[in-house]
Amino acid sequence: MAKLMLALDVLDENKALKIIEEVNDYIDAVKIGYPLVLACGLDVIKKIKDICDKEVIADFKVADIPSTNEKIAKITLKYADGIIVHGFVGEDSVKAVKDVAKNLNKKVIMVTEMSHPGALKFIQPIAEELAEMAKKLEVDAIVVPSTRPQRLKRLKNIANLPIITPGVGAQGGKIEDILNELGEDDYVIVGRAIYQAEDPKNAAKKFKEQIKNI
Ligand code: FNU
Repeated sequence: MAKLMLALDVLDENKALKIIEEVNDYIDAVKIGYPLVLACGLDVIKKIKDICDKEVIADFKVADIPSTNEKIAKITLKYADGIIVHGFVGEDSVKAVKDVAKNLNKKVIMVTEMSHPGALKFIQPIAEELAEMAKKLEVDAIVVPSTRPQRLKRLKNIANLPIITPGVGAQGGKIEDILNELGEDDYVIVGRAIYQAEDPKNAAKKFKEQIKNI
């Protein structure tokens, strides 16, 4: 069974922690990003983990030169269990993060193709090369779009690595369209369709049940 990762892009700490409490039984991991961390600080990761004791991934899409990437990774991975990096900046930049993560026994997840329409112009044309690079660098997982199931399949096949896949729910992706591609090491990311739902707990339960039906 694949896993469910909540994208917790809310701007208020109390709200964030309340949602975690509500959906705790149905999620396997939490993804936080700039919205929550810029609003509340990195300490929010500790508070989330105190409530749910689940893996927290920092979606910072790190995309700088190696020495800056290294600094960002060192601070972030004091708190988070994994960090998302961009691959287009090159092997050396990704490797700098990987070296930090390896020392701390944490995860590095690399973006290949993004899920939004704008990704078609610049990122999609290089996404297959990025998937090859992810394989070569032996990162822990890649980000692939559930808004484009065929691309998800293609990139997963190339990298032969676990995937984490955003786009289900608010971006129009459907779990039933990607179910066949998902394995037990893969994560489906859902944000707004859970945290903006009238009943986040019930929404999370429904996504979890859909994933179970593989
Ligand atoms: P929801 N996200 C994404 N597409 O949506 N990290 C990508 O290609 C990517 C991401 C993140 O749409 C996005 O920032 F690389 O509300 C958000 O945190 O379900 C989450 O995935 C999707 O949230």
